[in-house]
Amino acid sequence: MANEPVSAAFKLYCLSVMTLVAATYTVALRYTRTVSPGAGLYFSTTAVCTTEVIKLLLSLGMLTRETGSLCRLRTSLVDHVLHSPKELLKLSVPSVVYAVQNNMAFLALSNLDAAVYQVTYQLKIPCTALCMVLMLNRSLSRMQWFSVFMLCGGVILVQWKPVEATKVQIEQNPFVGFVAIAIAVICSGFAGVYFEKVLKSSDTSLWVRNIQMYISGIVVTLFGVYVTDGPQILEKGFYFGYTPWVCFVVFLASVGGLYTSIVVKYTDNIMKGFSAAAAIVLSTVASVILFGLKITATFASGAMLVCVAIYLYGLPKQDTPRLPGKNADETESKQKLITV
Ligand code: NCC
Repeated sequence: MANEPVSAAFKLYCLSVMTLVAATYTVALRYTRTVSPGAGLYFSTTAVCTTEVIKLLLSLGMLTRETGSLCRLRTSLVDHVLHSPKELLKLSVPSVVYAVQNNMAFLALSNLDAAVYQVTYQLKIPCTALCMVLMLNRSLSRMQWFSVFMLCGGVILVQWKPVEATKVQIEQNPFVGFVAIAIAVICSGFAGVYFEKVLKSSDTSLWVRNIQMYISGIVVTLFGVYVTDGPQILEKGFYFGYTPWVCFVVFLASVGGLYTSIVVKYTDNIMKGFSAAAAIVLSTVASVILFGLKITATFASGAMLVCVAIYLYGLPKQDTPRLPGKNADETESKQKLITV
């Protein structure tokens, strides 16, 4: 898969699935934390940990498919996992940061409305753009920077003055929610770009990279489980409070995470951000249906801004210099993206 070219239709498919999953995930997660806690509220740390385990198993399945036989899978695992402690250590950096981010999402959505969360979380778009410039030596044209901020403005407008249309059954602390989002924004930008850098700087398969990351992800999130909820879990059980809705959230987090990795492989983190912005529009529509949220004029104009920003961001890509010039690395990587 490392050098396998993919069609534009496949990229579009992955972006669409990721976007749909992200939209559903946020609303469903909020639902499980507030409206439908069941017999008792589940431990969010166990959900984050279980997600890492499922992603590891799915990635092992994908690697088996890629290598073609169990024997080659074994060789690959021995080479890239057992005999590559340095690589494991390298991938433990984003896994720690993602573990923090994923836990922050639960904390934020326990304290803030899904719509407020979605709007504020979009600050990760300029944050990611900045990380890409600083960590990947990428440069954005003025038009692209403009569209990045236009996108932010668009998503903020999309859910301006959100209304909590449902009754929540837990105490909420908006301050805690906003601090959690701020941490998640920084984590998302940094971990996303770090993973992209590691992934694209070698021919190592995406599934190997994922496996390396999820192994440390399991260790780190298990540590989180122990530190945060250890005594309570010993008393109530690891899967206490798991309703079918909670299982659905874990399933979405797993599928969403894997699609995120494919999207980052074949496009980049900024494209991912643009696509996720479209998710906000979709999740608002879902909120209209599920929670009776009303669509306003600001939503309509924000949605339009999002669309224009997506269009504008795509425009300068046609001006990519063909000859390697002063920024040969970037030209090469853009041309690589065009050919895959
Ligand atoms: O915040 P975001 O992504 O950057 O988080 C990335 C998510 O993908 C997982 N991941 C990443 C790389 C990789 N190789 N494997 C992975 O499993 C990380 O563990 C992390 O969960 C976005 O751009 O807005 C997006 O948002 C998330 C999610 O909505 C928010 O983080 C919620 O707070 C989406 N995840 C899901 O829908 C499950 C993601 O698809 C897009």
